[in-house]
Amino acid sequence: MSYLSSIDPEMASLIDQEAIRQEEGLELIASENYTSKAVMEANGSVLTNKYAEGYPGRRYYEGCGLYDTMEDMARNRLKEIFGAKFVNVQPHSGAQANMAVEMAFLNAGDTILSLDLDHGGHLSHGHKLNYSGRNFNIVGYKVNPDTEQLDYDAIAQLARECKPQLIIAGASAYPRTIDFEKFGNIAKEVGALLMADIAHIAGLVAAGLHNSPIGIADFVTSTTHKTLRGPRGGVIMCNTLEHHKKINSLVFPGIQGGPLMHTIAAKAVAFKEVLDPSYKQYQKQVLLNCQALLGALKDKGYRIVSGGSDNHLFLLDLASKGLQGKEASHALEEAGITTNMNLIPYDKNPAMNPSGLRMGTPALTTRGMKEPQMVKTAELIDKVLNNIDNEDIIKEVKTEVIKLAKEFPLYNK
Ligand code: DSN
Repeated sequence: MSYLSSIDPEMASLIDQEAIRQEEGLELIASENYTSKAVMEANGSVLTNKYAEGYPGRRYYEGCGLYDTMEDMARNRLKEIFGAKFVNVQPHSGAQANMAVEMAFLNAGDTILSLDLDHGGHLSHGHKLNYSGRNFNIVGYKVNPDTEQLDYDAIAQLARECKPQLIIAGASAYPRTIDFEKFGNIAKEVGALLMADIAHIAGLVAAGLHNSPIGIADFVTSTTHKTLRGPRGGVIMCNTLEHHKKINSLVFPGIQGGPLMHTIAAKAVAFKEVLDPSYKQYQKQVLLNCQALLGALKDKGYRIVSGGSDNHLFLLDLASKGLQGKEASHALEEAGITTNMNLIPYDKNPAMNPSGLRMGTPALTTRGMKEPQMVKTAELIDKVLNNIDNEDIIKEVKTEVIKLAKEFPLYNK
């Protein structure tokens, strides 16, 4: 980054420091991943200079011919990955993808039935400070208190009672399989539209390792930067031309102006990578690594919410070690292991210092780590959590973290 360091050395230095943090740390935040250099090249390219308001073939600016080709590449590859009929690749984020669907098909005051935020839901599914909670009547379903898993009979009962216009299936911190067919039946029974937000599990769905909501849900939204391993952004998929047209005009000009064409090109590159056979192998290893990491932590006496995981993430109940989320995640970060504190179902503690830690394996798997490194990572986590006030031990662990990370270089290969 020779230009940046001469023009803005302060910013260049911050980016350099962040590159070192990523290279030398163990990334366990379940929603994060590392894109390829190819994705970053597209994302950091001259495409950032162009306005291309509108859609392929119908732009409001001249000079967009190449951009039509690029956006069509992204759209066609996304359709191929998921078997989707209609797609929109312009949402700047997953939250905006959700906002577009909710605003296109609901009226103010309509009811949305979605997973309670405290039980693994997402802000854009109805948090009271989010546009969704401000504009719609939100009814939250919870996980079963005994199994800590979705209880489809209870969700169906709630749907019969609240008669929602929209049901949302999807989560930010739910470690188990989501049965989209059951959600489809519930939505059909009560006459609601169904939106599946697959932001977290999109990569698993793409690889055929999680059941797919395509063709069942009326709308499927996702981010592109989590398990899909692309640039930060969102997408929307749907089944009918009528829905597609409404979504298109809600995304632009409804809630967005010019699309981020550099990001759309980077999405297309990431989608090409998803279509490569090696991607399925990657997702299989994500699942194996998740089992290995949670299994090793379980063996050390940690309680895993719901007893395990079917996907790329799990929740650690820190109460089993007499700890809380904030102190635990801070101590781990000092040692170079990044996680995030997270509410667990029926948490007795507040969201700003909950009882859980959320961990996921997409990022470490991208580095090439396998089961033995997960067992080692569990040892390092345990050492920190048993010594959260002992700076010497945390420093010792940090040295081990750097050594392990450097054995699996990211971009400095
Ligand atoms: N903030 C994301 C996550 O961490 O799961 C969801 O959008």
